[in-house]
Amino acid sequence: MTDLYRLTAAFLAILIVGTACSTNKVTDKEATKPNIVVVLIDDAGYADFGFMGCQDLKTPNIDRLAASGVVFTDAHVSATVCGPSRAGIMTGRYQQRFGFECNPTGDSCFIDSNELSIASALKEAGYKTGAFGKWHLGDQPGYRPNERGFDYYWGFLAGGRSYFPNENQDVEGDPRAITENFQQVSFDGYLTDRLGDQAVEFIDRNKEQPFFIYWAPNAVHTPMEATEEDLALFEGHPRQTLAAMTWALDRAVGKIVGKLTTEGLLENTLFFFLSDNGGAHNNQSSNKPLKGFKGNKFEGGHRVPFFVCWGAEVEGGRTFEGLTSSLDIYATAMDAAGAERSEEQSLDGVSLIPYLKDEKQGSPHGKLFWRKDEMAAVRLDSMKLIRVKRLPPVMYNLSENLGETNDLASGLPEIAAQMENALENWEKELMEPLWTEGTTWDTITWMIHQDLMLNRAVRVKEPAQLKRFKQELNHE
Ligand SMILES: [Ca+2]
Repeated sequence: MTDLYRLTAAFLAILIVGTACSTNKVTDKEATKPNIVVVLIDDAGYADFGFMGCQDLKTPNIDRLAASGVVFTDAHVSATVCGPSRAGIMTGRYQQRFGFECNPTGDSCFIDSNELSIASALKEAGYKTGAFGKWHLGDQPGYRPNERGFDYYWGFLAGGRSYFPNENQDVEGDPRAITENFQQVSFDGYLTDRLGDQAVEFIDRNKEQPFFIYWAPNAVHTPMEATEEDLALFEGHPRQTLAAMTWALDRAVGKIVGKLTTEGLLENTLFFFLSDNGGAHNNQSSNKPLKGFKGNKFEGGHRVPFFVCWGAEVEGGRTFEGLTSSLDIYATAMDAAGAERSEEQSLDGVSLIPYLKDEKQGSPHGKLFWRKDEMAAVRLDSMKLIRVKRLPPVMYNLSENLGETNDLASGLPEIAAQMENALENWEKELMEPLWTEGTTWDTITWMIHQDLMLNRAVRVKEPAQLKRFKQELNHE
């Protein structure tokens, strides 16, 4: 940090402590704890924000925030679909350790009760905790947000819903219905806007103490729905609906940042911004220049837009190239909060603070692992190996071939074997998935991997296409 930053931080600390003394509502120690905000976007493409180089989608508020912080170029989520990716973030641990390996498929899918959520941990550290938007981590009693460490919740428990009020979904007991804590509530207008408003109100109610916000809009997941006003702004745009949905998303983020700014809280707020998995094949997203998309083990599935900012604590306007995981959010938040961790709680993530403050160099991780049912992958430094059951593995050197087209597995068998060993050793620490996604999706996912491994066009991306594919096979 420069001297100027140090002086500014010291001045702010004095200001904050001064305010705390005068209002006498919080202790000095609590007053200096940063607020923590995780903005978790749903299914956004790697290339679909201005700060990632996007030209045709407009995200000025998000870009301004990114510019004030550090953009990570090699950051990965721990799963390529929504539910398990969120389970990893929520626990700071590989979700396969507790069987949350696949997307939830029914009522008995949830995060094991023995796992301590990031919200519970921060609550213990004196934070007020609020979750907004999509949950997708269990909709049964005992596993809902208010029962997993959140003081306040406004959102829906399912994996997706309409962006507008909907008479089929906004029904008591439907996991797609909006609930405030445990009560079903109605809403007006466009859901992304309301999620912004709700976070602003939460900040207003809790501004006198440190708070944790998990803001997880369903934007830009399907269904592709935007307001007439936002669509009109992008008339004739080749990705009109996504552009309008992204514009609304940016507006909501702007509202939250605006509130923090007005209240004088932005400088002392640690912000994480990321997508829960790569852009999907069905939401007009772009993962360029990466290969693959949501649901597969190529970079387009799990390398995500990711930035961190924290006022003057972290010098902004920089990029960070070390290998980083979404599992690091938990440990970083705990570190920033000065929170104690119990010894038996073994996190897979590490604190990014020393890297953000230039106290440590290099990568937070030398290895990262992925597995969902029959598909797995491993990173060892710049090498990446993808292993799919009943197929020979493929291996790429990402420092030379980010697009994963040049398979080195047969040419470098010793390195490939070393990587497979690392993967198998990691798997010894896991349990079997507690549920899978069923044979139709298993078949589709397997076929997508086979096609991408062979550098050919993907034949089948969804159940209707699989049905047609099978019919054509039978006619031959
Ligand atoms: Ca998702």
